Amino acid sequence: MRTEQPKMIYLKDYQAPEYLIDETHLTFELFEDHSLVHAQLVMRRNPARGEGLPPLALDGQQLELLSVKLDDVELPPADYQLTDSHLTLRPQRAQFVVDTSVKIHPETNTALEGLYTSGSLFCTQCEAEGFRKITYYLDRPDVMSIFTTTVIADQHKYPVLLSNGNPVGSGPVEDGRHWATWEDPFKKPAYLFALVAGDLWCVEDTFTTRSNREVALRIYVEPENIDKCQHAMNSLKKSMRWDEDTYGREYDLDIFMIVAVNDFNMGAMENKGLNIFNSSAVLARAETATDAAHQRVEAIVAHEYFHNWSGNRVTCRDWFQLSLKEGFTVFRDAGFSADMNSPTVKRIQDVAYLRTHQFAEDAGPMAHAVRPDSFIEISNFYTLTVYEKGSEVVGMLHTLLGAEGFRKGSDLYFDRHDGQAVTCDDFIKAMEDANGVDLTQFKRWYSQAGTPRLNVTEHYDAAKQTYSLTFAQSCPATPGQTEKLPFVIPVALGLLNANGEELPLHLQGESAAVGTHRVLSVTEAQQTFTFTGMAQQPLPSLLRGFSAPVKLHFPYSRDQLMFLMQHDTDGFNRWEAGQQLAVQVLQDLIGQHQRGEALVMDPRLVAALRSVLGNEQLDQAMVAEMLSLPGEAYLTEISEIADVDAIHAAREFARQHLAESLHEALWARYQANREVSKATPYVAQAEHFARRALQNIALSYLMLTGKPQVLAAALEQFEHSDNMTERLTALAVLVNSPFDAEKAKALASFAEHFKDNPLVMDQWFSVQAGCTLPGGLERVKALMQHPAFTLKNPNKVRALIGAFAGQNLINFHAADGSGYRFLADLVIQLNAFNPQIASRQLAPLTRWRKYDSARQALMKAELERIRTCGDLSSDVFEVVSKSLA
Ligand code: B3K
Ligand code: ZN
Repeated sequence: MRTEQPKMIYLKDYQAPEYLIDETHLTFELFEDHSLVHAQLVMRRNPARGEGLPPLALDGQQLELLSVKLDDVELPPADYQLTDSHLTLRPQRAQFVVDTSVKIHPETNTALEGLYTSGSLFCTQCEAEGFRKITYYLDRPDVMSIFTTTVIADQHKYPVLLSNGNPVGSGPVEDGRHWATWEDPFKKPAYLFALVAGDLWCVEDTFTTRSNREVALRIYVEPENIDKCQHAMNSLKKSMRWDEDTYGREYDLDIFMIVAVNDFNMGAMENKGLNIFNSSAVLARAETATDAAHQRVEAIVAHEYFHNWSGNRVTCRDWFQLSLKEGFTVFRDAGFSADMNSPTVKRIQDVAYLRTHQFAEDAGPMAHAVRPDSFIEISNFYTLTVYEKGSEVVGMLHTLLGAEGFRKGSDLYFDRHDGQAVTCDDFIKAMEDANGVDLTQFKRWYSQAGTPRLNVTEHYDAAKQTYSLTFAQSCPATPGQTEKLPFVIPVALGLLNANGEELPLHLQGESAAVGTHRVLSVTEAQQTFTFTGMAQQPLPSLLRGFSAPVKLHFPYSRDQLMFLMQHDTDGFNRWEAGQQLAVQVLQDLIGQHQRGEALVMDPRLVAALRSVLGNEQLDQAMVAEMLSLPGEAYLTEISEIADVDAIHAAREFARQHLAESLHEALWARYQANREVSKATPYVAQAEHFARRALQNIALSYLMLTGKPQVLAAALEQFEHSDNMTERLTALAVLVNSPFDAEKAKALASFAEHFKDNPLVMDQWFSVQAGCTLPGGLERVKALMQHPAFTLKNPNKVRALIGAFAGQNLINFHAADGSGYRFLADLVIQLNAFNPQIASRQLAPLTRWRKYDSARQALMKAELERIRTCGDLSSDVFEVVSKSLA
């Protein structure tokens, strides 16, 4: 907890460190009721900061200082200064050694930052500023040091002792304790430090790099999970090969380790050579993890592995540059997942997520640029904007430079900056230098917040046979940024004739047509492109593959959208046309509901989806995606003021109507796929994911018809599936159905069967938290009393509270404000012991501007109540105060 008002930190105030740390030697003595940390820092004055020896202020929080030495001489208290955030010394020479000993309390560390215990394990989480809770240090990413770490602990309770780098020795000491020493030869910032101690088992494998070095691979888990590691191991090996093939990046140490822990604030952490993972991002096997969970494991294993180059070998100069490593690494993992599965489906899922959640962040009080220029608490900036929009920005570079040009740029970036802490500008400079281009204007994507709007209009001149597209871009004001300059917006497009064939694209002024698919670079506030040789008026397919993170508007008619759904050669845009059609139809229904009229659905959507469903040539995953109506959260995001009840009623009406109209086709595809599932052992592969995705969405529609044969099918699938993907969907449709007896029985048998598996119980909580039937809040409150629930475990909080407030919009936004009050109470509770989780859970309340005035008042009142509740962490303070500003 802070003792003073939290301060804003600005990018413009960045200064290089006064001192550097060349070597860090750490010794940890772990005990049950405290731990001791001895640090020896070999330091020198930073030559870049000139002459003189200013005071040396080491960061340190929640540390009990036992002793401090300068060049081997113990300092009396008069020779140093101690506050609750710093230890300040006065070096007498340009090179010197600092020794400190501190006492800390991992066993009571509930914030899960620094060194803490998770069950019977010790583990660490240092990014961004957790290392200062372990020892006094220059805890900033531009101070890079080599580390040697010795861990000493009880041999019986903690047989496995791990840290970064390579193991160099181990042995017993007195009293049943033992030690192990690790050496990491690569310079790294303190945020990449890691330590683990515990009774862990591991699965082992090896990987031979392309230069023929053998790397030992180990995944460490608690003994009961040893049978759930193979998928992560396969994913790791695929990632290592892919990064060599796609980016020319090879692994560098002799060993690469992953450790799974149950209590973790986020997904995983890329500590050098010793990744620490939330168990939910490692453990996966058919019986206990869904297809989505399998894909998430694959993506996160890859993401953390890829950080070894994009983040570790080349790191960030300061935390404002976070997207340098995160945006780039998300882009890298998305490319990997696309290659391992279906690229179109991966893109659809990423775009749907970005448009629903990042666009909402960009339109809210916490909106910030991909490279923010100020923050109070850096933990609040591990955001969708830094990660997902950051990845889109890198993706636009890839689109503009082409795969080859992009690779030349990334090669130059890694070669030029290996071992350095650099900035987003350095990344762009490498792309510029490798390709001989000027990206000055492009860099506005890093500094300007907000989602640009791109309005497109067309003009066809039959006499001249020309077709013009005019693009007008604008970007809404965001907190602290009123004026925005034009962005560089790459618009990938094609033009279709009346038969759905792609036309050659001949821009006026060019000597010949250049292909049938190309990327226009829109750089001005308003800009027109004219195509020649257009014998008929074409239909444009715009922003293919979502080539820029913008809100594009083109006045498509519903018939044109249906045409694109059938004919566009770009798979992403076929889906997109279907979504736009569905949005138009849903918006009609929303209007009807608001006017108190009977709801009547445009039959064109039914017809379009009927033809999708009947298309046996189409990838089944695509069929499933096309059948998924835009979510309530997305419909909220695109509304000026969202009408929660009308959105829910309209969407449910549409689902019901589709279920009834398409019943036969849905039932046929459901049965066909379920038969294959029954006859096929579970495989975590794209075509199997696709089959189950279609089967499951069909089941969720079918269940809305309430037919006895569908109930029987759901029960059959629930009882007899060999995998969690089918079982959990069956449970979810039962939970959302009116069949109370079957529902209760299924929930009870599921809980009984999986009571010892916390990750499966998380899914059990989530399914119920997401149930949109009336009474949602009461159900969630009751579930909080369940013995498997605890607020101390972040996964549990996300599974129950996060799912309720983030996904069960009709219940969370209950008009009486009960959902808001409940969430605020929880945030106040969480703030006291885990500020990062508290601040994350607060997000739904920050979106108050989207709702009607009555709800706005209720939401603001709860934010106000949090603000004045007392001892606020800087995490919660920042979000609450910005939301109310
Ligand atoms: N780099 C970590 C995130 C750390 C978050 C600290 N609050 C995981 C990742 O993005 O790979
Ligand atoms: Zn990352």
